[in-house]
Amino acid sequence: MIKKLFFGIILSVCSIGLNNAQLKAPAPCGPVPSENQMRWQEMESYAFVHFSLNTYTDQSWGFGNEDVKLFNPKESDCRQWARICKEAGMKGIIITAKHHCGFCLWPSKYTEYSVKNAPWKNGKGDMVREMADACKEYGLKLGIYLSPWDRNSADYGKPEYITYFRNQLTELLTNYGPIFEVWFDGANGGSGYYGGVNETRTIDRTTYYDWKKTYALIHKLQPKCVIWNDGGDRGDLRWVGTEEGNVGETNWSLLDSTGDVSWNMLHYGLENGNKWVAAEVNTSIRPEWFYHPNEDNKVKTVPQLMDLYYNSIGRNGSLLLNFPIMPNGLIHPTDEKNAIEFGKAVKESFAVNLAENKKAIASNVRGNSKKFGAAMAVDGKKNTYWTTDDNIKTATLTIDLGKPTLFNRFLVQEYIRLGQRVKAFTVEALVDGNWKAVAKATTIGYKRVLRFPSVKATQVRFNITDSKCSPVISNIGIYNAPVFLNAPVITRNQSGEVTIQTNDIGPIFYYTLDGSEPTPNSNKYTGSFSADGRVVVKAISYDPTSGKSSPVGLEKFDISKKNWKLVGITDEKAAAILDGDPSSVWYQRDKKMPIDLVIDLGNDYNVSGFKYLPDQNKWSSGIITHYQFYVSADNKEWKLVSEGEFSNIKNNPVWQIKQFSSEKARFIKIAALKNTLGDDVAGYAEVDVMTK
Ligand code: FUL
Repeated sequence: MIKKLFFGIILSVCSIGLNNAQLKAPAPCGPVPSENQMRWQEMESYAFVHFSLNTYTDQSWGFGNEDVKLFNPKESDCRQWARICKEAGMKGIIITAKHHCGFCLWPSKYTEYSVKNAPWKNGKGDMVREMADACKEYGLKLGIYLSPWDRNSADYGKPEYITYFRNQLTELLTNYGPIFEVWFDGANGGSGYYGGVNETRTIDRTTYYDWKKTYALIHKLQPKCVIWNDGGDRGDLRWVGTEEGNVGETNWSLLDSTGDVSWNMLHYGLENGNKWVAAEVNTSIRPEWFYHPNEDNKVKTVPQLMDLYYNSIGRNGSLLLNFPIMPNGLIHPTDEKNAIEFGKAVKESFAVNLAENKKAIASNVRGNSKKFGAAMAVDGKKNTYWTTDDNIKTATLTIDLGKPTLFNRFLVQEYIRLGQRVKAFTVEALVDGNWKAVAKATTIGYKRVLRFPSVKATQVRFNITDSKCSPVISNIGIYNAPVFLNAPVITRNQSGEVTIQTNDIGPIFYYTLDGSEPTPNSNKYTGSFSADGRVVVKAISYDPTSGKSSPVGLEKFDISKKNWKLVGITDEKAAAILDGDPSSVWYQRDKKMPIDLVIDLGNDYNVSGFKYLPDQNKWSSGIITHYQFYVSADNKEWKLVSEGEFSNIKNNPVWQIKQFSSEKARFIKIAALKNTLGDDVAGYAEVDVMTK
């Protein structure tokens, strides 16, 4: 008896010992985020505003010689920007205090190239101050974009410039209250005004800025600020390698603290990286970062913005969405409308978590304890989690929805304070007694949201199929989100045939050619149709089952290309330049730069601009960065009507549009002077003209 009791005590002491070990939180798995990175990650979405002298010159990158007198936003109102961002559900705003042209939106005492010499508010204005005040009023955080590259400064490239840069940073981080993020653009060195010398200056971006000292300054002045840096030493956040608005479906919030960072590392992170460097997805609500009136009909629609949401926040990234400010100092009404509707759509999509507080069972629970039980993943609390015993790499959690329930979204979050762990998972739904696979993915991280066609099921099974360490899941959400139809894409080939299409399955298209808004009573699209010459095509997608329509897709086509000829080119494949298909590209490889492309328009026209679309693959050769554009009546005497750079073409390969005063022309010539790779290749996806 005594013997039995003794062994009983020994046994229970052992199991308490075991339970205690298992009842402790799992040890961190690899690097973990700092408090600053956690605070930042939980913001999820915030805005960029791009406003500078470029706004007045229709440029993407100023050269540094633009007249400060141009800056005069008569109705400027940072409160409008803040209100819109707030209503769109964003948590902060990063303002371009200084873009590459060097013009400062605050009255810096270290340069004359600032608002203090602009007519705006008689030189008494301070846009950064107004932005800071507006953010405060609307409960938003303030961030600062300060371009390291400065095309105005005479000292750029010399050590003196670094002092200037840090002085400016000190002004910005001292005088405007708490700053949540600083943004140091990666575009560095190149041609510029540089105090009047107009030359090209190259710097070594790995050493020139001596980032370590600058980071120390930031940490001293703003200890709670996160650093985004694409140019040099690893900051807290990383660029995702594209400005199109997506990060890899596999997205580790890790990089190595030293060594080169490849594009793949930017886009997908590094599974075994030794530093937490989370992904920030930066993109603009319009194709370009600064305001260009010709993009007023190219504002991203709600379905496009929802795609951004799923491709950024839904993939363990944050969303940094840019608003270009108009010359009058306001955000355009279309951008405002779409952004606010986007905010509402996100709210509506994730309003009701169908999994919350539902019965959940896991294949393994750490120490069999309630504290780490499956219920912790569906309790709606961010600091509780379901986790397993150590060394478990595969596990399953099943949620009983109680009754057949319709849903189309699965959201899952890891408790990243203990590191990012899950490498692969699947989702299944119990439909009429059978398990059906509905989604499959790789990493989770802070947040992962998967979309799939609606399914009606009584149970949902979440299977972790691979993990770096035992999984730690803080939240699971199941939602029935509204589905938005995408605006159709409208293209026209050289013979004037218009095609309307989308990636959505099943919708019908209706279109108009007279500028009126299409409705289900407009022309029904039954296949490509002819609409040559100047015409505005507007189209919608329509789903007859739900009665829902998409936003309007709109294309303004200019003169007919039917009679256009590529002069002196015999390669038939060159037709790709005029075929209206952005995915087909033709390259001239047999000449030395400058490489000319001559087009016979077939008739005389009053040409007032041209458009160039590069290869959409940023690694391709032949992406032209510097050009000259000529017109001619006879293909003999040429007049130069436009020259310059396609500034940000590699990172943002959108249509490059250059306008000039109207010129009579039968022939046009694009001379490619330089490309992104510095070799002798000129590539064209599309070329078009604008006429008066
Ligand atoms: C890029 C810049 O060159 C663009 O002009 C813009 O500011 C964008 C956010 O970053 O690299």
